[in-house]
Amino acid sequence: LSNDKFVQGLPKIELHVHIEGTMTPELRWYLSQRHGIPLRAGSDQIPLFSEEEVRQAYKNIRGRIGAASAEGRKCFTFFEIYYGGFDLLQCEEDFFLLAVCYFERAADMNVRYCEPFFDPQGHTRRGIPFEVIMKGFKRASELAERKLNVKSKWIMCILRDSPVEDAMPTYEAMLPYRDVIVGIGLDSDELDRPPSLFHEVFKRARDDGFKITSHCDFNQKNTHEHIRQVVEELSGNGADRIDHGMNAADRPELMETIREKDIGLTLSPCGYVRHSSEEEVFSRIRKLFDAGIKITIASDDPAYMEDNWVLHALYLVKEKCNFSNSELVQLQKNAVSICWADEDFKDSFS
Ligand code: ES4
Ligand code: ZN
Repeated sequence: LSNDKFVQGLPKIELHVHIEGTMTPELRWYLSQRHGIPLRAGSDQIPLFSEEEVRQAYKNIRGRIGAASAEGRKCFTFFEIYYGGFDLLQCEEDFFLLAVCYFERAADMNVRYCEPFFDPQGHTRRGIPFEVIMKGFKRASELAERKLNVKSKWIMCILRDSPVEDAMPTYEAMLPYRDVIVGIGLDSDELDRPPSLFHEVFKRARDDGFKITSHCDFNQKNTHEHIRQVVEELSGNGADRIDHGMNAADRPELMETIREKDIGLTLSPCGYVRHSSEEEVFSRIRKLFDAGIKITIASDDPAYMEDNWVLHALYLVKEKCNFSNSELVQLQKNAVSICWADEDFKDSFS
């Protein structure tokens, strides 16, 4: 299956990938050496002394997204290892390199267009100016378009587990760089942080012409209510997309609203199967697809999900949902329809 020529050759669109979640052990080690920042991982802050130890630490990620703490000394929660990587991004060149490494991999997988997320609050709270982040990403996007045949637009995410009062200042600090930013999202730990807390900033973003999306991760507490808020209320009349949102498959009324409003779902199956049974996951993906809801398949945090990139996510659903080649093409057509590229690019995509 891993040498499936059809899936490899398929021109792809990736709409759910956190750029900070693409930091490979190799890049993490390189950045730590470059800046002289010692690497530590987990609540016990165990030092890491080689690229191989970083690789092992990545393999030991345990616990549900949002789990309170790791089970043992050598186990790290997802958010510990994810935000631990932020500290290594110090200068424009680092943000550039992170993005270029992703774009190169995307090009190898025949990804022709993508909309990566980034989490500016995780950087600005460490004293990194917005300008440093955005100049790095912009230069990477320009290079990718020119040399790699990969187009991109960025989505700025608000951290839902940070104080609500930080959301609007973060949004306003982004505005000078809006030429590369197409949408506003909501991510990080979802526990007891409903989308409704962030109505004000999403309403403002909508009025200013941004596209809107929000994470509703699989099988989270109050997931159906969170999905309802996103599709009915966020930014006034509901969001344009949901990131995950797979529990909509449990509720006919949510599925109906999503279909009526033509809201896209960006699913990342490699993440779900780490915490849920295959039956739970793939029956829902099938159900949503068969109902004509515009789902697309993506990688989420590939470096922290056993090195599963969008190509592997597509192999997985091809096998487990029994998607035919023409259904895999339909998944890409869904992505064209729900993506925020320019109309002439959408028309030309095949
Ligand atoms: C994330 Cl897997 C996941 N869930 C929520 N927020 C995130 N940010 C990056 N990856
Ligand atoms: Zn995500």
